[in-house]
Amino acid sequence: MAPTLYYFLMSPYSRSVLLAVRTLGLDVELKTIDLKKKEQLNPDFVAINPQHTVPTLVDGDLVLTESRAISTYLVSRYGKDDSLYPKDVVTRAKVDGLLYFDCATLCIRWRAVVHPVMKDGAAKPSEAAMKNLDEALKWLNDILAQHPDRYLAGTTHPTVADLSIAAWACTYVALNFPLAQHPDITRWLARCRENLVGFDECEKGAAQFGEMFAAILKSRA
Ligand SMILES: N[C@@H](CCC(=O)N[C@@H](CS)C(=O)NCC(=O)O)C(=O)O
Repeated sequence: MAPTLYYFLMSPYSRSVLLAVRTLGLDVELKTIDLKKKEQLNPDFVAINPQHTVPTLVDGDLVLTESRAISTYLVSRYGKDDSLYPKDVVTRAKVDGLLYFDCATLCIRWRAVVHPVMKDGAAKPSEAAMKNLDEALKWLNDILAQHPDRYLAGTTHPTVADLSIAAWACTYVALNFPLAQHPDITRWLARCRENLVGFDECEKGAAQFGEMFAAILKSRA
């Protein structure tokens, strides 16, 4: 039986897994959990994932939450080769390092920018949160500047680190946040747009989130 992926297109973490699914050409049953309608709190879904987060993957007896773990699992279990999650120890260490950087630094700083607006009624993101996020973007830009024309882990092909971080970066761009001071990120995103399977779908979800965020800001101006 094909694995089931519970997802919501506006969610960057869902979109990163979708990019892995599309890149691997997997037959996956996609089930939308509409976060705007709070469908993640439906008892049926909470029974599957008590943390009520998307993405969630069900593959036979395995229930997997956490987008990065889902993507690496899909590559290891179903990938025809290891290019998305290289087995070479040093390259894999770089990919893992980037995935942890994404989870522990980029995402935490991103949440400090958007959650006050989305959840706490703030009129706009705070300058301190934007500055803190920009510092992390500078680190990301510096990583890319070490190997222009390559992907995040220094490979000539994308890895799950690119999928994970590009899915989030699309949202950053959709919110019209500034990127001009990070030209290597802009160039890398252009490469992702050109080469990642399903990137248009990813940008569509980011645009939907951008519209929702802009409407909230407008309503509080
Ligand atoms: N670290 C998790 C984060 C998942 C997450 O927070 N997803 C959000 C959507 S972007 C969600 O499902 N929120 C609904 C909720 O927490 O009730 C991952 O990477 O999968």
